[in-house]
Amino acid sequence: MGIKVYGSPVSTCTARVLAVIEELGLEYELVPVDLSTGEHKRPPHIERNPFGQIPALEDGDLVLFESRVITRYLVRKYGKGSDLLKEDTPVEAATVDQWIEVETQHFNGPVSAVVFQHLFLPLFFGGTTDEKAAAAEAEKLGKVLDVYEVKLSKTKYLAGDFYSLADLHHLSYGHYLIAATPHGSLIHSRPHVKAWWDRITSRPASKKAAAGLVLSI
Ligand code: GS8
Repeated sequence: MGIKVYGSPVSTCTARVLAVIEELGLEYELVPVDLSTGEHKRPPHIERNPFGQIPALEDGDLVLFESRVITRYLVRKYGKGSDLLKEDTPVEAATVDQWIEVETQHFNGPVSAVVFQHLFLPLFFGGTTDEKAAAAEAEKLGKVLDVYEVKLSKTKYLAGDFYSLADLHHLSYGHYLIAATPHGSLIHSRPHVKAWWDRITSRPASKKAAAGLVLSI
């Protein structure tokens, strides 16, 4: 019984999990969960994730939800000694944890709001982009990326001079920010953030994972 990912390749949180799977070179099966019919809110998916969201992972007897927990599990189980968490060195591991937390607490909120306004709202909910709300979130995101710009002027990646989950966790929302909103310049106008973005997206695993992120309006 191999790794099964329940989700959708166009979902940012599913793509986060697929990015680490590609990075580790693991075999897996993507089992589609159709959000448009509410499949995620009904059994059997609701038993995999009681919050009725995607993705969920099945690996043997283990069933896990929360994309950033799934990525850490996969690295711990299948990526021993890899730089993705740097668990062998407590100081570097703490730095990876810190920037993983920064993505979750500071980057994810505004970037997901901008992508929601420009992509998911019109595409899935038939709504119209609230330009004012989107611009306010874009401004917040810019302030977060100002902090990244300073950090990335000192190291090649967020946690140091090695690629880690802290970087990888940004791929899917960053992709849609550039491909599906008018706010891609938030990344491209900051030279160190841009160089970091080019570095992390040019990895073969990142390209493979991004291939599923095909939504546009
Ligand atoms: C968020 C999951 C989520 O928002 C995680 O796994 O990281 N913190 C969780 N999933 C969205 C799809 S976005 O990729 C989802 O399932 N939305 C449908 C819903 O909430 O009803």
